[in-house]
Amino acid sequence: MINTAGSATAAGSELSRDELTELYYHLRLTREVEQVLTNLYRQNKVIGGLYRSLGQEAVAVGTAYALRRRDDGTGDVIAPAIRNLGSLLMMGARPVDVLRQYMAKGDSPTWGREQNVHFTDYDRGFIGLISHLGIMIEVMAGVAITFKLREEERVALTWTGDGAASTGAFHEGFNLAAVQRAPMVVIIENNRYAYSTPVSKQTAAASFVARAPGYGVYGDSCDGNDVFAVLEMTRKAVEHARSGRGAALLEVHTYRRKGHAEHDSQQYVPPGELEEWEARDPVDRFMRRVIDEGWLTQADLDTIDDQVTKEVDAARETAEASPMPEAEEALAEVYGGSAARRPWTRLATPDPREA
Ligand SMILES: Cc1ncc(C[n+]2csc(CCOP(=O)(O)OP(=O)(O)O)c2C)c(N)n1
Ligand SMILES: [Mg+2]
Repeated sequence: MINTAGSATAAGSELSRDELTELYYHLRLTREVEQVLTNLYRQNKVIGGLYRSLGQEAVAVGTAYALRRRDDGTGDVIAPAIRNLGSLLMMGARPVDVLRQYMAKGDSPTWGREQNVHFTDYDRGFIGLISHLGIMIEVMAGVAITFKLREEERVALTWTGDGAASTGAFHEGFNLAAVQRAPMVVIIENNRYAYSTPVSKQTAAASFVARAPGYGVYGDSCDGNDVFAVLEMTRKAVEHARSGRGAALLEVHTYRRKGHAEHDSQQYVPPGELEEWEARDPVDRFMRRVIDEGWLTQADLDTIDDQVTKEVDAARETAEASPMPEAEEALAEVYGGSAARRPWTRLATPDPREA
């Protein structure tokens, strides 16, 4: 079934003032952390690439907000893709840890052994991604099947780009979850490009969600720059999965306003396209909507902006002051080692090998 009623314009009216405030805080936080990261990248302080989600924040935030978020390992589980920094923050990752991770600091979640969003926190419900496109669909199919077998009412949610949707791993993983009626939600983040490949060269189909009936699953799509539509669509799909009705395939229509990563100058983008999508900026749209509807005031938004600026600046200062890893520890736990140090998890979280 494809739910064509997905992006209802009334979406948002059911949210409380606290929920609206939380959504705006996270939209701003995501943008601010990435802006600070851009500055650090230009100062050569970021190790590795910087893959921004500018213009896609409503997807990262709105989808994760639909989940059961816990910090004791009992909630829903996500596997972020590179544009899902906002989802990690929504699940409870701390900005200071994110900044340390990008700078490969010795006290970052992976002690400098991994980069950007490649880190795990089983308590807060996120699994660091494996870079090979599509692979996390397979991993998350396994997570979802586990929830089903254990009769836990939990959902496994992950995202894939328009490019990653063309991989064999996507099909194998998704089909497994579909046929097992596992509680998995996959969001295809159609941001029009896979590196320099436009979506018109990625698929001959009219849409990605058109695949849903082929897999025999629930499908839906919406305007990915409207956080209210994203949240409403994801909530329905999550409810579908949680109630035992099986997997869901969602598509969001959005746009990658930065290059693939900071080093990409986007010369392949036709003139005028960036400006066109800037006018549909998800944060500006949120602000206009809540003010026009009288849900929040400009003063409310200014207060959150100030709070976010202060918080992220404090996090940046702490992260910059963090030490780099000790050279002699560089290989510790990379090829095995003592059970006390687990580079892919926080120290306090359970070791999956013992679970
Ligand atoms: C199997 C595989 N092939 C190629 C790459 C290199 N690569 C990393 S991201 C990327 C583009 C991904 O595009 P898309 O899936 O649309 O996600 P987006 O970057 O737009 O969020 C490529 C080609 C990879 N990581 N894995
Ligand atoms: Mg893409």
